[in-house]
Amino acid sequence: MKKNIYFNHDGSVDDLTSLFLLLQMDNVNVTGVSVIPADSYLEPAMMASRKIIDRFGHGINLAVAASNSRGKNPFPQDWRMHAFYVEALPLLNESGKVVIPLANKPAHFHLIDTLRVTEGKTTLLFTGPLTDLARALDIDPTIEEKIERLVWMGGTFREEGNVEEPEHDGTAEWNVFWDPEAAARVWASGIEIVLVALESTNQVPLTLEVRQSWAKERKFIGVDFLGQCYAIVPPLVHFTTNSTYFLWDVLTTAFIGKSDLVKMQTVNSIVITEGVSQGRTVATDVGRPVHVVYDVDRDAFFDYITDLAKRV
Ligand code: AGV
Ligand code: CA
Repeated sequence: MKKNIYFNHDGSVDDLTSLFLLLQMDNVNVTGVSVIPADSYLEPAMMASRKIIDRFGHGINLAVAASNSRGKNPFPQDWRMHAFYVEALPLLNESGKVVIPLANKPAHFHLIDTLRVTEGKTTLLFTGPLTDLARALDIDPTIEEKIERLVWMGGTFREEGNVEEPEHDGTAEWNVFWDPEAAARVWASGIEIVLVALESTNQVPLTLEVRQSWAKERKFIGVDFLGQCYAIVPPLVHFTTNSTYFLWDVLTTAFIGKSDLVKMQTVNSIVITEGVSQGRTVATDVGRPVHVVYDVDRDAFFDYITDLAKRV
């Protein structure tokens, strides 16, 4: 039995490679895709998504929905530029046309409609902020019944997050920080939440060794695509900086296809929405339970995604 997956992403390099990998999983039925312009600009992220589905979707029939959501704390502009570089890759532009259409509704309505018309329950895969889900829940809370669970790249229970911004203490992860209220809204729902948090994504940095392994196998068009995408962003070399790239969203997506790559534990938690720690997820007895992915078999993860890329 294939799992129904609705994918909402925010157009960064690992969001777009996640879309590519999701389309290669034989145990997944992708029911919808939408794009929120958080860690990207909307136009290139939409175009890149449609071109990836055209090129690597094995003929799947989908329309991509654009979000009209806005966040509270914007991403740095140079990170948001990455989608322009992916969209322009010759590998995605060979045909000279874009076939996959735009959906005729904004992402949060598209999500509601897709959940309603899909038989059975759907797993939500979110690799950007939760704004579209929060808005969908406000409009129609009954969609909760149609949601199997939410798998989200977001949050951390470590002291150190990955936000380095003025007027912030650095304890938040970016996808929560962009729209903390949205995360709090989803926490207030009854939806089961799996958090692929920095605890595990910190274990899968982009390294020169990883890049080299893809370069070596670039005769496979899908592995070449991974290599081209991860040529755009800075690897971990001597030490972690604010711009060092990890495979945050790709790990989250790999969890969908192969959950035994990781270890999980349940934590009661809340989301801080105000002040210098806004966007921080805090473990506390009074919070709601979330399943936190805190460990990953790194080698098995890289083997899995490279094998998926060879299925093109
Ligand atoms: O916090 C991780 C999230 C993931 O969904 N994003 C990038 C991934 O798509 C924000 C982010 C944190 N650090 C970054 C980010 C960096 N150095 N470059 C680009 N984006
Ligand atoms: Ca992302």
